[in-house]
Amino acid sequence: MSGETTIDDVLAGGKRALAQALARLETSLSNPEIISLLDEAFAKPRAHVVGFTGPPGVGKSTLINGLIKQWRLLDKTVGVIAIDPSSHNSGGALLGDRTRMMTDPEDQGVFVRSLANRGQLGGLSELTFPVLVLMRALFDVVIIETVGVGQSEADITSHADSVVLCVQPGSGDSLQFMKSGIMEIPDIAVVTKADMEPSASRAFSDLSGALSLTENEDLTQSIRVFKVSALKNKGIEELIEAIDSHFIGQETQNQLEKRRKEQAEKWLKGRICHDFGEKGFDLVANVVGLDDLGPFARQLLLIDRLFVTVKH
Ligand SMILES: Nc1nc2c(ncn2[C@@H]2O[C@H](COP(=O)(O)OP(=O)(O)OP(=O)(O)O)[C@@H](O)[C@H]2O)c(=O)[nH]1
Ligand SMILES: [Mg+2]
Repeated sequence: MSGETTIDDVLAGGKRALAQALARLETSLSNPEIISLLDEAFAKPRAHVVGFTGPPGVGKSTLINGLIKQWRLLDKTVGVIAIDPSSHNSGGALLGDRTRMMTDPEDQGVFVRSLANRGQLGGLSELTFPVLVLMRALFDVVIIETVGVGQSEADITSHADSVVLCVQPGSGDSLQFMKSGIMEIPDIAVVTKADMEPSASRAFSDLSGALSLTENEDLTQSIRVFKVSALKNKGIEELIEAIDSHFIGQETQNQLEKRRKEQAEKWLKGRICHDFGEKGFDLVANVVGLDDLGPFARQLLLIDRLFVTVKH
């Protein structure tokens, strides 16, 4: 790629062009060309971003594989961001037991990107947001898979439009977490491996019970609970229907734009605080006149200002 790359260029160049753009983004978040591509992408969202979270080994990847197949049948394009928990203390599912995304490399309508979890407190790397913003402008659906163990999943809502929590039969721990308020409240909850009865039905009632106990004043749509078996291909279509209707619900209530703006602000603040601390952020928090800029140009400008301030 040379010259100013636009979203249309990346769309025209297919998965190869996207891989190249992502490689450049990962190398530098201060390259003006990448910044302008990201801000263009931010201004042109297309995808519904769905986050899947839940303890290691509950079946997130297997479920996502099933959903991708169904979305492809519906002619929707899908981008996946898989947060690789290899560096995470909790590890993933037992080695050799993990499911990789099985997608056809020839299919231009599915793209999978793994991102290393850099051990940040929130669990998601600071690259997750820019990567998802770029992919959001290119696909119909963007999926984020993240390992959630208690608090480490806490920032999936800072990235996704809809959060799906996965719990497996016989997993009292997650329910305890939820009851104690440690676990973030999802938009949709799923009992995976529903072919394992009767424990799946028990988990379903436990989960429904735990969710009914949670209080969340921000909640504008009720949390729906599903039993799904990716292995037996059961419940996938119903889940897709629920994911779609959650998204439409947010659009009709004008919540989507607000949620996405807040995500961008949170990312921007996190980036500045990472390098300059809260005090540094306070110095530029009230800088005015940048409203016309996208979040990526804005963070660059504010960081430049802080460097100047620090030098003097
Ligand atoms: N019986 C049954 N087993 C399943 C189902 N879905 C997944 N599994 C099994 O559960 C194990 C873990 O599945 P993964 O999809 O890798 O789980 P994960 O949540 O993505 O795991 P991590 O990414 O490592 O956290 C694998 O052995 C799967 O075959 C299901 O619907 N039924
Ligand atoms: Mg997985």
